[in-house]
Amino acid sequence: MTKGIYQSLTDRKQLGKKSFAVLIDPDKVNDASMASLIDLAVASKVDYFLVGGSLVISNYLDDCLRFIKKSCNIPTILFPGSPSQVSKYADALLYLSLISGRNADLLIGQHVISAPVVKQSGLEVMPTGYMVIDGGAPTTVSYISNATPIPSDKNEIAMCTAMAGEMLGMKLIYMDAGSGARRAITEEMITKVAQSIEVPLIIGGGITDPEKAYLNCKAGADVIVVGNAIEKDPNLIKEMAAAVHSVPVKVG
Ligand code: 1GP
Repeated sequence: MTKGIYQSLTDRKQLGKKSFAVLIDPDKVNDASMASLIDLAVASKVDYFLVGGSLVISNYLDDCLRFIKKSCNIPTILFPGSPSQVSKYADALLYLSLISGRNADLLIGQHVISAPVVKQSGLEVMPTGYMVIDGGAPTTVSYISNATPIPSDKNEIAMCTAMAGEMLGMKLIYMDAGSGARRAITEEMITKVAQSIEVPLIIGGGITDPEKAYLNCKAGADVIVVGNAIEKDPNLIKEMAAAVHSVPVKVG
């Protein structure tokens, strides 16, 4: 039996091994671009593919996941912007509750609507406390969610939100400055949050260079997610993955 994705995330965290995930927006790829992206990802030892987006307009989601499955062994995790982005072809699902916002629909409403479909999908469901942090400009997620992001310098709010999420039973915390954020999340905020929770911490939004990815990991991120920068320059995958994997593993 293959090990579950969540188990692999917690095993890696236990060892202090950092993970690199490439975010794929199904609207922005096709079989040809996916083929070269997958080649690069396999060569660079990418740990996970996150698939989804705040808005998915095309109907390439299922095909995109099937294409990944037949081409490589990199696990696929759905990162859905809406309940319509559930596909049985993925390995796992980030079951996101927007705990940084006060929009009841994104905290629980959409989950009630999608629960039967999610349950029947057979996907590994990973309850995730999703926290949007202000990235210096409105992003698709901040607009679509109709919820105020946590101000980028309010480390205590982020810390308490993550703690509350964990105590409510969230198995992952994902702090996101939003796709294409002008400012990525600060290392200070990542450190505060990482020190306050036990569950794996995912960080994304506006990470454009390997050094930032490395510093985020040193600060306490367990998984680094990059989308935009790789869409612009797929060759960045190699350096980004190498930077994340170069963080020293815990000893003892
Ligand atoms: C967005 O965290 C992801 O939800 C990735 O952001 O596209 O800016 O890398 P970027």
